[in-house]
Amino acid sequence: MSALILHHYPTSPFAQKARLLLGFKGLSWRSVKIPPMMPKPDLTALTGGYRKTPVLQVGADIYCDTALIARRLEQEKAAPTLFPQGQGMIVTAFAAWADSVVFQHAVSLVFQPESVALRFAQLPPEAVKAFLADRAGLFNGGSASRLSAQQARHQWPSIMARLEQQLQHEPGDFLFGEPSIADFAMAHPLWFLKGTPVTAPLVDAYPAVSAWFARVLAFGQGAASDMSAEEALQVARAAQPAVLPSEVFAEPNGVKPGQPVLIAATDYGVDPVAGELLFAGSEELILRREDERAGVVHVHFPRLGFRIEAQ
Ligand SMILES: N[C@@H](CCC(=O)N[C@@H](CS)C(=O)NCC(=O)O)C(=O)O
Repeated sequence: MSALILHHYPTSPFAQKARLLLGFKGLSWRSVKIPPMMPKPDLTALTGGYRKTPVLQVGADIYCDTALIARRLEQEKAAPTLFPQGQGMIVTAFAAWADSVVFQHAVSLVFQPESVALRFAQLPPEAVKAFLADRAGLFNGGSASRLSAQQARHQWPSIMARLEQQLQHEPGDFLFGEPSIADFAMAHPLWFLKGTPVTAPLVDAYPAVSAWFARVLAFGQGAASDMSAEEALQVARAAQPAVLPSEVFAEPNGVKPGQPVLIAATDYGVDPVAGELLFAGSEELILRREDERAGVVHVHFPRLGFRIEAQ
């Protein structure tokens, strides 16, 4: 069986979500550290251009976006489940909201000047400037726009009051009773805020949220061991991509199996990936591409939040 290889960096909230998912499932994994900003030549050799963090690699199969990574981990180990029976709709809808709306609030609050000054205090000013310029560029061409810090501060009390109330009245220890993908999607933006003294009180002021947050973090991060980016590329080169899912190919806009396409995220980080569309299912798209360094790889994307452009 191929190892689970997570390409990530320590301070990334979405990477923290993936690490907690690995912890929840009690999985062992290999850890490849990637740069927090472009260029990321070793990562994009695998993905074909997708630049967001994190990415999961299993042999010659590359999984983009934590919404799909969660499903791949569920396939790897079904129990404990991230999608409790009968709750799939509610927990995935909630997770999509937390990953977009709540995360955008957290980004805006963490990047307000007082917080940036503390968070990046150790870095030389040019490095901070380069990082902020990279993040501004991340939004070029996407449907997402940056929320102003003023609007984020204004709206934050509603988000947290709802969360506090849900956790006070929920008889179980987690958002919807037993743990689910909803808890991990909500936890990573809060983890981001907890990372700086300026923004930590935005979480600490809510006791039921704080107690729940500690329970989510207590799942840990599974057993990780380091791997170099070069070794991960070797793994991809040496492996055969997995057999395609048995679900029938369904592409409502008429793209045919094997057709050359571009696939890109629609919100931000919209760098397109070129290849042949091999599979289009209800949740997942699979692209075949050949790379000088990675060999033949299958790059997997969620259907939601991504677009296909026929070439
Ligand atoms: N929808 C994506 C969002 C991932 C995301 O926004 N990651 C941030 C880091 S937390 C990112 O890619 N930032 C730019 C970068 O790392 O280059 C997912 O669920 O994986």
